Amino acid sequence: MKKLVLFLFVILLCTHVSAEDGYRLWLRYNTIDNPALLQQYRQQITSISCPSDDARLIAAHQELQTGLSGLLGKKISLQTTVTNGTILLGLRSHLPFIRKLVGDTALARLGEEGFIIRTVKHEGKNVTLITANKEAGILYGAFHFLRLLQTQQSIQQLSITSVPKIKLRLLNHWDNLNRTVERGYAGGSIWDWQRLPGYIDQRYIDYARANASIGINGAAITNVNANAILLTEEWLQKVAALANAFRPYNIKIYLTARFSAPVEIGKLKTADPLNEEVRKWWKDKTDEIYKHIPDFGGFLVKANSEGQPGPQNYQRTHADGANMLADAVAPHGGIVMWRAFVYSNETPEDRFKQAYNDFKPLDGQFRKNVLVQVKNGPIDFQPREPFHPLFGAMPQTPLMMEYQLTQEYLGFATHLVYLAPLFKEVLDADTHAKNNSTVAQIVDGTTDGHTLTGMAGVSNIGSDINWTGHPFGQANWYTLGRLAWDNTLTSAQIANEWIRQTFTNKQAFVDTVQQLMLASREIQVNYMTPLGLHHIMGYSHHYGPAPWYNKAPRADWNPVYFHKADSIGIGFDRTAAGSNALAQYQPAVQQQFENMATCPETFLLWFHHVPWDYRVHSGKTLWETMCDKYYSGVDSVRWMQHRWEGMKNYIDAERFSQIKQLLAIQEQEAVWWRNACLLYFQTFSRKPIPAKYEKPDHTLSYYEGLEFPYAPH
Ligand code: GCV
Repeated sequence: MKKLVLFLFVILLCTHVSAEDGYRLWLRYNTIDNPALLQQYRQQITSISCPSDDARLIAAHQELQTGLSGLLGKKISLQTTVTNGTILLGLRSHLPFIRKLVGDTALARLGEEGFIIRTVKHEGKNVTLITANKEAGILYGAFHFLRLLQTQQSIQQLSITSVPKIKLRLLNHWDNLNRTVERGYAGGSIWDWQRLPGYIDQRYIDYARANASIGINGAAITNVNANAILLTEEWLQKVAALANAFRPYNIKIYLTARFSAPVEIGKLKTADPLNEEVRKWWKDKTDEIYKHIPDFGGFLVKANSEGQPGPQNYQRTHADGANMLADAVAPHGGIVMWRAFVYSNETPEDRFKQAYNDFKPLDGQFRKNVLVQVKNGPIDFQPREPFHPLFGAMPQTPLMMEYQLTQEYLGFATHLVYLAPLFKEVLDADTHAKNNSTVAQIVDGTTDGHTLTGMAGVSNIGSDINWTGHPFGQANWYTLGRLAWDNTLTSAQIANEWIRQTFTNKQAFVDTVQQLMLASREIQVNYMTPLGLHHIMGYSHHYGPAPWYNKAPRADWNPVYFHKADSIGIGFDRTAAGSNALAQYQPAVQQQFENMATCPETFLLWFHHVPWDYRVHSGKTLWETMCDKYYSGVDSVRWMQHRWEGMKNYIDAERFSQIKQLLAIQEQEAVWWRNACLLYFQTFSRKPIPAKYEKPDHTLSYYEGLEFPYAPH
């Protein structure tokens, strides 16, 4: 009996120890399972030496102690003496020999956040040096060093220099003060406002660690559909407590500013940005914020969009509004991120064109500390969009990239979709504005010489134990940070390192899962919105397909506005014969897209109303091709399921099973998308779904009748 109890206890203990609930993200630090490499690492790493005169340095050496002790399966501690195998961290002021070793110019090039990792001889000992110009660089260097071990790379003869390409690398949380998250599918908000400022949840620290590990250095912690109450004294104290928790990880807090706050909480009669009282109110409010949070980053603003108040309520421009806030934060070194996501139902103009029409004329009118934050595409985070025409059109204004990590239009937290290929497709697009003017080069400041640069991702993080709901959602958070740091990284590189850290280094697993991740976005485009279809999802909650929907209170929220299917064909004519949105691009882009024959098939229905019988490059008709794409999308999800099944023995049962279940739902939903869309579009094309394909198992009216009153939104 005693033996049985002991046996059960050991089993319980093991289960607990090996539990993989996803909480640890890519910072798992399990002991390296390759004995030869483990032995090598153990010889090469013996201790850590690092000053403790700054919170970021303390965070760096604490992370190294935890990480290395876990990875090496032996305690690696902080010591003052340097021996063979010491990981030596320090700035020039700590270690005078660095200046000679690295040189002033090389150090200067590192800027505020870059780092150097080098294998060097110091006082006759073999050490790994992690150095930087500033403490933040050391923190990033420490995480990079850990990544080398986590991905099982050689740490002999290291000579690494790394400098971020983009200055502001942010998450944008759409978290409300009542702890709901707009478009959040991973539980509630992680900010426990009720217990702040007194209670610092360990999650805040782990959130900050995860961000620092991938170079994210800022967070706008609340919804852009903003609440003015956030700016009251009581709430600023809560925000300050979060800022204190994040500071050691080099993360600044930004706040979403409700434009009408002077009226709502300041009791003024107006929020007109040119009114002196209003300007003073914002200045005083900003000074108050800085008293609470001395390193406050600045404001993020959604104005005159989807019902949010803004300067246009007072016949002022976006530049007037942004500049007022910019003037308030400037004395403190703060910045303003002013969103270009604006469109109005009252304007009888293609929604695609409206942001450009509003913002392009304002180029050159913004203060130096303003960035205009532009979504990757002209409509709204669809599975595929052409790049936003503002990129390349406002050379005098720093344009900040806004991506969406939360999968509002990409299957919520149920579908496995790796977003790096989507992000890269946009970054790699050539705007043809000048020489060297890919979207990446515009955003990182290369094209127009901007030094204030930024990239943000709308967060997919929530209170779920694994943070993002879908275990693979973590990869999209990871990607945002890595790409903002280095926009030259490929989707494959990022996937590869994420898989190794998050699951295992076993090659068969890495190869299969990487292949699956890289294919996943195109697969989703195929079963949701192939050939350039867009915005055909369910109304308001955006769950599932509803291409037939035409009852929204505004035309530009209706799927029928976007696909324009009729008996002749389908697609939105944005050529000169149509809305002429193409004129917003440079001539080279315009020319390529305006001709149906040269327009990439992936964007065809974005720009053309294409006859059902039109023959695409393969020689097949548009209708046949649409059927092929939808069916191939579903088949490919089945392929993903099959490949995943083969991964069973490589990883923990918990995550294997979660992903298996989610893939099964994804398959059902892909079938739903395919059937609903094809049956509906067939009412216009009047052509059969080729007989070789399985028949839809429900009628169109069945799909049209589905309702989801409680779908998250
Ligand atoms: C925060 C889309 C979303 C909204 C979101 C908006 C925005 O319209 O559906 O939920 O609001 O984008 O980016 O401001």
